[in-house]
Amino acid sequence: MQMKIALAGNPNCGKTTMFNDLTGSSQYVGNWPGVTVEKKEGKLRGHKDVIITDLPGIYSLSPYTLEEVVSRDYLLNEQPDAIINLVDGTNLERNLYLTTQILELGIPVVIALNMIDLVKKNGDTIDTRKLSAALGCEIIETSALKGTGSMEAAERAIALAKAKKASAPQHEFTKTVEEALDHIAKAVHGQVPVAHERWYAVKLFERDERVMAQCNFSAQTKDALETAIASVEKELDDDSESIITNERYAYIAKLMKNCVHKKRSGLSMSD
Ligand code: BGO
Repeated sequence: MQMKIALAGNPNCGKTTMFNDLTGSSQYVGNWPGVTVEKKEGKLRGHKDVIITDLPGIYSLSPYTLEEVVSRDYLLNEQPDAIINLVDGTNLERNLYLTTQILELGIPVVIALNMIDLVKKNGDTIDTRKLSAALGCEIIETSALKGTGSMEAAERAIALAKAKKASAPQHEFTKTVEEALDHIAKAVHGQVPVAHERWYAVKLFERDERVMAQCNFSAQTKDALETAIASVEKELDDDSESIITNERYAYIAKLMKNCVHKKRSGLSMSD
């Protein structure tokens, strides 16, 4: 049976380099349906039944850019069996913002902690075991440039896909937000696959119009959701989208403090 693995990450995190390493010469390039965003697919080396899809480089699963919409539509509608989330280890704090969102999708995920050669060269240390436990997701150290770790990350993605083992995101928003998310998840139950319920709940809390349009809510349900969201906004004195964004960054800052030791400000590919 054919298996689909998506490669997702920020621009410049090394996705093209890893995609080339994983697929060798078996690549086909086209466009995503209806848009002029390049779509690259290829067969995983040594696995003719595993298709790797390279998603556009993105910073978030928001609905604000074509690349973000293409990526999230693919992840939600095409149901890949697993995701390799490529993370630039020299820009970990910025890259983990997307990771926190990917982990909420309810799809098996393995993090490829890329540019590990540069991290080491800079004298920095990332406690991957601690970070993995804190995120609820496997992490494989990779250097796509040197070709180390990429196949191992793909093999782990295959294993997780076969076991249908979705990541178990450890992050919780503040209690009042979680209560609203529970409420929204109940409203969305039956309309979207159970695995994606949390992702949809967060997006609806953020008043994501594309997601709202996709859900077949009655006027009464819409009013109830709006009341729940507005009540949290009043309590926390901020708009719902900023509440989610700020809480993600606060969580990531804590992860960085606990799992990363930086020697000095050193080399990175994206700066
Ligand atoms: C240039 N380690 C190191 N050291 N570099 C890496 C790694 C890694 O693990 N992975 C990727 N790179 P893309 P997106 C470049 O192109 O795959 C490098 O956007 C240069 N080019 O070689 O393109 C990779 O697809 C001139 O670097 O990323 C590339 O995600 C000088 O990271 C860059 C220096 O990788 C981006 C680097 C003309």
